[in-house]
Amino acid sequence: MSRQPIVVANWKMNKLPSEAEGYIQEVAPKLAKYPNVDTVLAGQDVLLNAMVSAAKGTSVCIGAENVYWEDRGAYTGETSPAALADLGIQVVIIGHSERRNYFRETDEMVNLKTLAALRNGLMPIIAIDEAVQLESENDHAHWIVNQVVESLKGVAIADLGRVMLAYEPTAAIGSGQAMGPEITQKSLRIIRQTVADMFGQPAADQMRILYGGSVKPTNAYELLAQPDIDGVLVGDAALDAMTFIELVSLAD
Ligand code: G2H
Repeated sequence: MSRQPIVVANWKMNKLPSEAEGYIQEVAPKLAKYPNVDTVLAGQDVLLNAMVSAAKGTSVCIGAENVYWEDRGAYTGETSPAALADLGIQVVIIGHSERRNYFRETDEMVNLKTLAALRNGLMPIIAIDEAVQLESENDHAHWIVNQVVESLKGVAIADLGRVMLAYEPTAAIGSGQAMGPEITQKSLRIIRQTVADMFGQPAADQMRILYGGSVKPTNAYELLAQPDIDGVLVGDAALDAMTFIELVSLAD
């Protein structure tokens, strides 16, 4: 089963509105060379309007980094999934480990956000993290399986084709040191097997699963060469437009 590779830039809280447009104008024409790789640029809410305008007519998808689980209401400061969809956002990152750790997002919240994103036609990228303190392989597998099961609870099989999972081991995030490709492959295999147990093998075979955590041009190729790694979620390295293009070329 062939799954189209995908490179997702997670800008986190690092770019200003005045910088977003120039970046997109720089990458968009170069990305036309790589029609077999999907690309997403995810930015903080305040950038999204400018990003959507700059990406119009290009192959770049624009993504949000978070979303709330209600469509409308008195939830001061939150971002509605309906508003994201109305703006032209296609993708949303949910449950990034920074949100789980700094903002106390739980598996239950991640699940509610996933269902809300799907209800509004968005494509969720659900981040699955791995706590550093887990020692045995069994603990590690159990941790991952549990997050996958909890995040995907209640997702209709018909919607599963719009869901992506991203495995992001906490120790690798922003550390400059990615996980090794073989050990990452092992975790992704566990994730895919969990999806198969929940939804059946064909659905699991179709799902794109990404790796995130200090991905850069020096390690991306080897990671993407692993059978279960369909894409990368990139923070620091993707802040530079030319490095983002290089990563896309390595995914091609
Ligand atoms: C992990 C990743 C992007 P970085 O958080 O989601 O960031 O590539 O900086 O480790």
